[in-house]
Amino acid sequence: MKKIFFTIALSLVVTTLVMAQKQINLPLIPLPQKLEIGQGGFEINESTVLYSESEDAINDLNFLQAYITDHYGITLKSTIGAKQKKSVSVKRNATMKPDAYTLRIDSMSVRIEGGSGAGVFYGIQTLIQLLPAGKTTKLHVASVNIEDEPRFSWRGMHLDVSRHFFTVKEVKKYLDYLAMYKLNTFHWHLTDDQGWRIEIKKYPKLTSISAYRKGTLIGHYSETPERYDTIQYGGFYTQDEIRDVVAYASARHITVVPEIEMPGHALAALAAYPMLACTSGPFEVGRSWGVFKDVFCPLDVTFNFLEDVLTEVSDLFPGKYIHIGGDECPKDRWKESPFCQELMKRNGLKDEHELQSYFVQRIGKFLQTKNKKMIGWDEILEGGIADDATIMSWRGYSGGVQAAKLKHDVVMTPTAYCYFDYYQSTSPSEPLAIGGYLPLSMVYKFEPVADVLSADEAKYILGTQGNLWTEYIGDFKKVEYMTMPRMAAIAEVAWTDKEKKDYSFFTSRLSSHTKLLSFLNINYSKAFYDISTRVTPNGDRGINVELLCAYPNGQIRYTTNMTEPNSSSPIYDKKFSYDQSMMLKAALFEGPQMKGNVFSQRYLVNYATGKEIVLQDQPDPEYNKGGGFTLVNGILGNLPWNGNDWLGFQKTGLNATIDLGMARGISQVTLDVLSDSVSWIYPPSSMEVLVSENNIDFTSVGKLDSISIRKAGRQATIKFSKKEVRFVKVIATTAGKIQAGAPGAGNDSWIMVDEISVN
Ligand code: TNX
Repeated sequence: MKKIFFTIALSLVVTTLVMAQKQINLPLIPLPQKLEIGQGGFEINESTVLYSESEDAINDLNFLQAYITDHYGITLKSTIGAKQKKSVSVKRNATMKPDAYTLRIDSMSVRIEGGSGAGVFYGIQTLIQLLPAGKTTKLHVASVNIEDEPRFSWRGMHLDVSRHFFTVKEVKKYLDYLAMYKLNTFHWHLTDDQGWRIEIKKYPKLTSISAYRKGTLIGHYSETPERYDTIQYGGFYTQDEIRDVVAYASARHITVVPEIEMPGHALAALAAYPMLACTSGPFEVGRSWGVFKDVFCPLDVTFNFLEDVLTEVSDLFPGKYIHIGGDECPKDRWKESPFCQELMKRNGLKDEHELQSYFVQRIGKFLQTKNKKMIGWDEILEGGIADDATIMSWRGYSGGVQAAKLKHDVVMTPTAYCYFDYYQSTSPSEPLAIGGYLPLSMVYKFEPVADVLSADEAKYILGTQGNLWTEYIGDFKKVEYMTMPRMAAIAEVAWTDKEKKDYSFFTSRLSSHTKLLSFLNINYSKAFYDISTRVTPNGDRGINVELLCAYPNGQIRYTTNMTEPNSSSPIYDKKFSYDQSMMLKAALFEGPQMKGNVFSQRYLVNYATGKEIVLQDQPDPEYNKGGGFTLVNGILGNLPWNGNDWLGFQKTGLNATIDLGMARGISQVTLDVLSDSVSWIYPPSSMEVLVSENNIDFTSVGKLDSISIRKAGRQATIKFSKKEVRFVKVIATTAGKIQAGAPGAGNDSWIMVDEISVN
């Protein structure tokens, strides 16, 4: 076959993301509301004395003293008394708002004033971020004048210790990171299907049985066949350890919000106490991930149990909130249970959602007797919200909006911005994650107050938090990797006024701040230096290729000969053209130093690349980043699938017609398809290719059924005897309703499609 190559003009457009140089580049995160930088600065050294001008600030001052000893090896004298020359002083100032602080540094002194202990502590955290990020005994700090206070009162991070267990020492490290970013709420997810992690004196089997599982799923939940290891896995915190963690948090002005999951995600508890279920069991602590059908049954014995548990929990956690979960509770067992059906009748409950609401309200009333406020995931809105409940909105904005309109407090934590178990990079070397794609820029973009809320309704939005579910996070180094620096981004969302936010400025500060992360030996992700590509049609001459980096400094260097880029590779700034497929590798450099991951992309060239394409039906707007051009842009769709490269169809299938520009001799057409049943994505049930010379009369040249498409894997190809044609039509049909037993059963399945290659 005669092979004709197309010339692709690769207009390597210089990225204009380099923003106007900001003068200020102190490594401060979150960005203070008001910051002035002066000349020179102050040196803290062995002879500097730390003064607490008011007695009530001495604990916070001692925190600073201990930090300096631990990290620089010098122990400064700390005392109560009026500040002297050449000193560091702190003071509570009751005329200020409680969380507000000022930090003034000049050549004579460092002075911190805070409206409360928390305010003083935040001033200290800002000072700590200004200290040298390396071991020295002369701590030079820049001269600044800062006036600062947070935008939101709920600034949180969540940690799931059920799916994987983390020691007290590790939890304390996590709390250190929260403190560094002035986060004030630690949401501790203590119970779930795969393990119960808190000692309850009245129910010892919760720790002897529910805290351990007999094995754990290997690899990803979507893999078939499922494989398990047989290693006993678990652990729990004694009540003394819980008190220790709570005190450690409190010294850092962090409130711990414990979560005890009900009525769903309760399998671990049922394994020890099967009488709390609707059926007789036996049950086993979960070894796999996902959602289990066996849940707490609304029996009196269950309420007695939960009230006993919550009594001990209320005593251990002094904060006002207790999180009762409430998410993802399948109603199967309640539907099958004569007891539940009878209970519903007796109480006039019209369906199982109202039964869930009855369950949650009964617990809510009990918590009131303990002087606690109930908080739960947004499912607790279904079937009627309990009086006074605070809603944690995770399935998008809508639960939060609905709750705020009902005058309930809300914490916004939608998956699309706040789920730090999602991938943060599309690099193939990224460690296994649950799925999804949440780069740092997306976290930073998050606005917790939906614009549909009135000013009055907006007051119910208490703030936001990042969530770390740990199905795929088995050790603490990976906890660090997944949260750092996304935690820094959510902290700035929660603290800094939205008008002052600027992603380029943020990453500039972050890049300097990473020196501190390295000094603290934190395993942070460098994905914010990632390079991405954008391709656009370029008329008849093929496609334009752009390289982008959201980080504003440095240069992109690249190679096209399969070698790794280095500091002498060409800088990406000029146009060049290709007449065949190519492999581009690129990386970001600041001076000689490579900053992030190497970006590798193969750009394919075939008869369809860059050509005009018409879709009969549009993809679902959620999965339609680049329109029909996505299918002929020369880039094969990658994982994670909700990045840029896939088009998703649920209601209709794919029906695409490509105009090759002139008649070409072609003999095969390939379509890329995805299969991920956990995410409701199935291969098409059929694929057909038709060709035409005039775009009116089409002839079918081949059709695949679902079995051959499945067998083909990621790329389904139809071969035929050579035809001289100008128009190619590809039709792929969806697989219809999802079958019983599979995730999303009963819903319409999706097809996700990408590159159509014509050769
Ligand atoms: C949904 S978010 C869950 C968790 C999973 C998480 C994984 C929520 C309230 N429930 O049980 O761990 O997705 O991203």
